[in-house]
Amino acid sequence: MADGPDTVTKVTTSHWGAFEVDVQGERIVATRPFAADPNPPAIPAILPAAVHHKSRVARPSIRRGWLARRDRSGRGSDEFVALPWDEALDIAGEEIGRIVRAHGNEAIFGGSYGWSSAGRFHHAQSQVHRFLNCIGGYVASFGSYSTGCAQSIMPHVFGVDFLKLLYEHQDSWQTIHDHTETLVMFGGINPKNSQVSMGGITEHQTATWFDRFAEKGMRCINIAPQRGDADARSEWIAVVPGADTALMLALAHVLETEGLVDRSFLDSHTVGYDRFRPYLMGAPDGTPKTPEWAAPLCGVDAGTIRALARRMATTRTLITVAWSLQRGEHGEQPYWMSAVLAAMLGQIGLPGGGVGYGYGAIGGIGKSLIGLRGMTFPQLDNPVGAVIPVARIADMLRNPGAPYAFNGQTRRYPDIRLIYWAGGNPYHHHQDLNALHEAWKTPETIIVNEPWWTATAKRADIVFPATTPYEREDIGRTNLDDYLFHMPRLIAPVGEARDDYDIFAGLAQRLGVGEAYAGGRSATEWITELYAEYRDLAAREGVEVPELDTLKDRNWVRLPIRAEGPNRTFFAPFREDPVAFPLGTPSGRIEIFSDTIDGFGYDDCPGHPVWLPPSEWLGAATPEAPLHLVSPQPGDKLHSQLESALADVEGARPETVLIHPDDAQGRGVKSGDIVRVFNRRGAARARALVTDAVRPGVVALPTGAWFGDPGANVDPHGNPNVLTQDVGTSRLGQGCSAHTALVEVERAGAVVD
Ligand SMILES: Nc1nc2c(c(=O)[nH]1)N[C@H]1C(S)=C(S)[C@@H](COP(=O)(O)OP(=O)(O)OC[C@H]3O[C@@H](n4cnc5c(=O)[nH]c(N)nc54)[C@H](O)[C@@H]3O)O[C@H]1N2
Ligand SMILES: Nc1nc2c(c(=O)[nH]1)N[C@H]1C(S)=C(S)[C@@H](COP(=O)(O)OP(=O)(O)OC[C@H]3O[C@@H](n4cnc5c(=O)[nH]c(N)nc54)[C@H](O)[C@@H]3O)O[C@H]1N2
Ligand SMILES: [Mo]
Repeated sequence: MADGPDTVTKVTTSHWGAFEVDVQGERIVATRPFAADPNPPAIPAILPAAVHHKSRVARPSIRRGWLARRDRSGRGSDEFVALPWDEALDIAGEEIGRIVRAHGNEAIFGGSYGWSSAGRFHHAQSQVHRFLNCIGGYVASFGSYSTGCAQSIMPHVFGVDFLKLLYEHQDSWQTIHDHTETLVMFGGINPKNSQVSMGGITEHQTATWFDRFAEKGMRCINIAPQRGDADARSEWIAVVPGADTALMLALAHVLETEGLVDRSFLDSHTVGYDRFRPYLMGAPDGTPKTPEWAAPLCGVDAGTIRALARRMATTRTLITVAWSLQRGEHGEQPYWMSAVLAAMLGQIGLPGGGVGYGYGAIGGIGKSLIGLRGMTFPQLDNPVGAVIPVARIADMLRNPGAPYAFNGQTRRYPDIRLIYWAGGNPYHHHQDLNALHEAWKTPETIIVNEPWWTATAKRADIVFPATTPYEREDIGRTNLDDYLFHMPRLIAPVGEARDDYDIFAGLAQRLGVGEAYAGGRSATEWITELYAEYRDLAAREGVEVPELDTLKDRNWVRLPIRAEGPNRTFFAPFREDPVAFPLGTPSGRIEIFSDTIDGFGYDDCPGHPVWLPPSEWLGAATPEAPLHLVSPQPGDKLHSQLESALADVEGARPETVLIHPDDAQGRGVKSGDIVRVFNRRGAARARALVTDAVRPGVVALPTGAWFGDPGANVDPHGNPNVLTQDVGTSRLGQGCSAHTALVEVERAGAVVD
């Protein structure tokens, strides 16, 4: 459609993969799938509308109340004043300098969590962190919303950095294909989610692998509240959200009582089974964790649990656990318990057996590649040591100086006066947004770099318009993919947008650290230099990477780093010889009981896995909030990105909420009806889809809709984070617990909004 003499077509990459872009003059007019991608996502289709959307931040903008009198209360309601770049940078530079002088760098929160965009140099978080390090550092954040809880608990269990395990050492799809007979997927493995991967994924293969599993007759079991959480051919066990640990304990109980436990593996490779077993059998609390005990908790009948346990013990079984299971209160427990269950089966370290985490969560997991990292822009060292668990931001803002527990330590929240955010959207990603909005009033100044007027940009004091990747040159490459891209500058910056690099270079120069930050180089000079270093590094690893000019001409290359055949996992040597290859735990073994965790004395995460009911789940449903809300990742986009253009599509907003026919009927709700989803924390509009693909009692509303204007009683777009609760998973992990929430649904109009 966009053919014409003046149409230029180039390939670029993104978190959702590579695609072709047609450009006419300074406009992106169309996108097309990348030819080598067997399963290209539809996400790029909206790009032309989004890049040129009226919601782009056109000019540097400062909130009127802040500019006039440093007011904080008008965040989100005041209008903005557009200023010339020099003036806006002067004002921001002065303010940053003032805060540092008056309160020190511990008063700056620069965690700046978020996915920003793909591309190695113009990675917004690296840019903001480098800049803040140059001026003396900032308060950082630990972990991610994705896996923060697992990042805390799993090193205690397996003695390895969780991200290292995830990204470098799990069974590949090929190994699973060749060896696994039963795939037990807690939280499913959703091809929708594997559309994306941090930094890009070029060949989307997850769905193709499930075709191959089906051909082979692999038994795939989806244990999740939604049928759509896994390939449609899977058996579906519609578990009650938040109750997986009860189900896992019952599976363990069957193994124990039916003589199906691999005792010799437990003896040689684990510690603490003798301390866990009494709990399993009910000695301390008088409650054996039988299938009959678990059935009413997890909603799975005892016969199904028994049959599944027997099947798992008699076939090569891989237990997979979605990240969503630890994104809920007590998320440590299903993660730890899945490891214990796998240890009892004795298959850890065997190809296609044991336990794996996050398959399908992002597309890169399961690919088998020879390790070769991407190019990086050094962030330099942070002289401020303070770090908060990433999802505790509102707590931090509300409670300066207050103590809090985290993974065995007692820490104190810093007193934050300035927030700098580049490349994330906390008013999308954080829980209980109405409460965040109160906490957001405490800092003196909030600065945001953003291409679009997101909910967060609207609630900042100073907003700098950032370019999108299509408006600047970059290199695309990640460890989890085997392609390398030159991402060309396709169009001129929209409005007065500047690259994050140039914005920070401007600020750095005003703060007297221009040389430290930019080293006198332009972005192009940096890319040329960093790329040459990267090329040398690759050569030392035996991988030939083209020269930059060649890459520019070719636009992309596939690197020869695909590993053939089944892979060897982190656990294989440990399995073969646990003495010669011990784990990094205190005992050198898998810790079913952890003295370290026990020593923390946390009742919300004791020394071995236990069933701890969350504060909000179907077992604690009330007449006011009888339904469990899960808020999964959106299928049509990445988080809140490109949302403004998507929201324009007729009928697209409010967002769709899935509700079971049994729940819809009593409420008089039909598919297509606009409903109000609400609880004591907030309310959102949504469009009902009545379907038996969601468990009775559960409603599913994806994330990503932009939070509406503060002060509105009901979020008009359907952002689930007005409903979710902002509590840490436990004192150990302090992760995000978005999936723990009870709500009610009613037809909109039934009450006055
Ligand atoms: N209820 C609920 N909430 C959740 C979750 C859930 O499961 N349920 N999941 C959580 C998870 S796992 C995650 S990862 C988070 C995701 O939350 P975020 O990562 O914060 O979400 P994004 O929408 O990707 O935000 C990235 C922002 O960066 C901007 N951006 C893109 N490129 C650039 C650039 O080059 N420069 C600058 N300055 N900005 C740029 C985009 O426009 C966008 O606004 O959400 C979390 N929130
Ligand atoms: N298209 C697209 N893909 C994405 C993203 C995106 O924004 N768009 N975001 C990416 C990011 S940042 C991340 S972290 C990953 C997240 O990957 P995941 O954490 O795997 O994904 P979610 O969509 O949060 O949850 C998957 C499913 O878990 C189920 N679930 C919720 N609670 C429970 C529970 O207690 N027990 C069980 N058994 N199941 C439960 C829900 O039905 C939900 O649909 O996805 C990535 N993939
Ligand atoms: Mo995530």
